[in-house]
Amino acid sequence: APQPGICGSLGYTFWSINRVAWEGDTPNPIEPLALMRLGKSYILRFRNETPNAHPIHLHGLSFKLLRSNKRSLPPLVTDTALLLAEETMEVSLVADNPGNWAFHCHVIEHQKTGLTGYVRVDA
Ligand SMILES: [Cu+2]
Repeated sequence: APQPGICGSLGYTFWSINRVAWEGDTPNPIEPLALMRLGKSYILRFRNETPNAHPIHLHGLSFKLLRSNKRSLPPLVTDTALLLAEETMEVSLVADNPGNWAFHCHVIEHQKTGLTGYVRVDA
């Protein structure tokens, strides 16, 4: 039987993260997008190579908006970043919560057609 998945699937994909589309409820989940160690600090680079805006959401952790190639960013600590078309953004975080944390576009049609993954924080 299918395992509980992050977001399910509509059975087809249009989007990917790091060239990998989330396949939904599969018995062999894909690898995490990032492996982080508990208590360490990281900078993540979000690069949107599409002509669409994507509100990218991370579960379980908060990050600080650092910089963008398109605009100045408010110094917010948040769990969601609106990536504009062709925008590259860097954010920083402290991996202070162990687990597998969903990382996905919050446009549900994008999320369910591939624009989903997860990161892992190991204890
Ligand atoms: Cu999207």
